[in-house]
Amino acid sequence: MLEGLEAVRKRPAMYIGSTGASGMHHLVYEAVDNSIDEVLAGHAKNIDVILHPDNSVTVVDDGRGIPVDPHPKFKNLSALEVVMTKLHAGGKFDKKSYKVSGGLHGVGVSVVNALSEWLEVEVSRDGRTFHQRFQRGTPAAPLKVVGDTEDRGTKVTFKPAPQLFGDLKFSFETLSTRLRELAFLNAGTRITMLDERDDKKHDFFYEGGSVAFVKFLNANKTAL
Ligand code: 0RA
Repeated sequence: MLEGLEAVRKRPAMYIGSTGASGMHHLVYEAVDNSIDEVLAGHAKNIDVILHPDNSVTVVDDGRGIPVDPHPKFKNLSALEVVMTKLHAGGKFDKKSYKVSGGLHGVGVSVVNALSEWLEVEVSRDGRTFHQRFQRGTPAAPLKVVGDTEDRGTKVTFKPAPQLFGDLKFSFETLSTRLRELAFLNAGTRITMLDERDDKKHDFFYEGGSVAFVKFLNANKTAL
């Protein structure tokens, strides 16, 4: 069930709902959902989302890092390149685990890649940091080792393609509403946000889960 990203570039709305503001924000949710899956698998605790002045976005997690070894089915490609460039290859490879966090579409990070002017991924695992850059979903350079590290995790930075989204800008408010809900739904997960355009910040961390969510909704209201 793997295929190239041509279909996504041709009919973006089929994958992200629209090429308006809602679709563009969906790209961030898609990237964050991948990190949430790593939380649900029990390997990540922190997700950071950073909005940059050029309308690119970074999503970082402290999970295991996307695997970088050769992919069993695509002998010449790293697993990372398969996750990034093949449709429907975003899920975990083992059958025991399954994707639970996927939102409305749940189409995977390759769709984000296909609809981005450029995307850079940095993976830290097994003592090393790896980096690869893509343009409109196509590798612009091979996967490279860029340093040694003790850290683990995945960092994805992408800029939505202006050919599709025009000069739309990310809304800090829209993203914070969704990311706060994800923090409520995934009790014990810390989700931070930084808007580099004006230095606004959020730090969402709720031990109380849905109980804390109801308290949040009820703030400044008279409960029945
Ligand atoms: C496939 C397998 C494994 C981890 C991931 C994907 C993974 C994907 C993303 C996307 C964003 N953050 C992520 N973190 C992990 C497991 C690899 C292993 O067994 O070490």
